[in-house]
Amino acid sequence: MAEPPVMHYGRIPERERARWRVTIGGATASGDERTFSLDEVAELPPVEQLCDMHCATRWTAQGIAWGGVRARDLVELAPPAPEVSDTLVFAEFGYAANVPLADMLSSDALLVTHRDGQPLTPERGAPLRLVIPHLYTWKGPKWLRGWNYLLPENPDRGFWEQRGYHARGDAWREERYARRS
Ligand SMILES: Nc1nc2c(c(=O)[nH]1)N[C@H]1C(S)=C(S)[C@@H](COP(=O)(O)O)O[C@H]1N2
Ligand SMILES: [Mo]
Repeated sequence: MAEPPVMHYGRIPERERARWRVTIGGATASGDERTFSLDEVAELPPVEQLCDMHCATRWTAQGIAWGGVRARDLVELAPPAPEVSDTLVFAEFGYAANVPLADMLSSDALLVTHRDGQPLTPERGAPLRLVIPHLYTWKGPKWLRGWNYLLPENPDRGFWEQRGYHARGDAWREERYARRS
């Protein structure tokens, strides 16, 4: 498939880039929330990566070139408390997804600003989207606004996880649903 379908719930945000903020909160190591501008995110080392997208509704799009920075480089600037193993990544307008901290730290987890060499378009998630190719794409919020570090006892669930979808969502293991019926 050349072009994956555009898929998401709700509206496309139109806030100007200069006013966009990425907020990292929850159980941070310092106990404080940290906020970054997109210019600050763009100062991290640039990465380009060619990968496939796997939607849990069973389409795959091959060979998309994403450009951005590594999520783990931002985790390093705003690290979690030692007992944290999960995150809730959230987007504009309330979309959110549970992503294990280990997946945020993997070298292929990108905070994406470019797709196929061009700045992201609004419908593809501008100004920032999370891409973790080995997870189903519902784990990659478009219009990323940040994440919260979750403590093990914290029950916060993302949009699809509240609706019975899997906490990890590994595409190769076909982890679609939390429980098999
Ligand atoms: N903010 C937000 N991000 C989202 C979604 C959404 O509903 N809202 N849907 C996810 C799902 S299920 C898919 S398959 C991909 C689709 O990305 P695309 O529109 O670039 O194909 O976006 C993901 N990111
Ligand atoms: Mo999806």
